[in-house]
Amino acid sequence: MRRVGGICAAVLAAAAMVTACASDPDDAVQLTVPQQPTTIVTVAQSSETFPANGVTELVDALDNNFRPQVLTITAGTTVTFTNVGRNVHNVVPADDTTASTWGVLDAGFAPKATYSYVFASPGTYNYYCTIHGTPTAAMFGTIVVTAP
Ligand SMILES: [Cu+2]
Repeated sequence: MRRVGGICAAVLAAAAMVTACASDPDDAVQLTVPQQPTTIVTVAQSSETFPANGVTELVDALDNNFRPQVLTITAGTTVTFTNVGRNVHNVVPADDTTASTWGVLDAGFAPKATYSYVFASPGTYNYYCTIHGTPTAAMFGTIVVTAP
């Protein structure tokens, strides 16, 4: 508010000076209104991280789909995947087939195994089971993480 008031005052002062100049045609002084600094508004980026919030949501891996297929959570929520099927599955990010960022491969996700991960950054996380699905079909799912 103070900044806006300052701008208005500066504009009014400049206008008054222009008026004064106009009344004196011999006065050739050029007015230069200083450029106001651009206000930079910082918004939450998708890479912003949030601490664990103690909330846990569950995703079941069945034979052969994930339930729920789409899960929406707030950043900081833990998601626990449980293999409730009778077959080995995996949870692999659609853009990271080695599960180097998050996820669990076959060896760690036999029947009854669980895998938990804290989704700390807002974004859309598409994943699938490489044995029984593709990133867009069959055994696949999405975690939508919103800012808290
Ligand atoms: Cu599977």
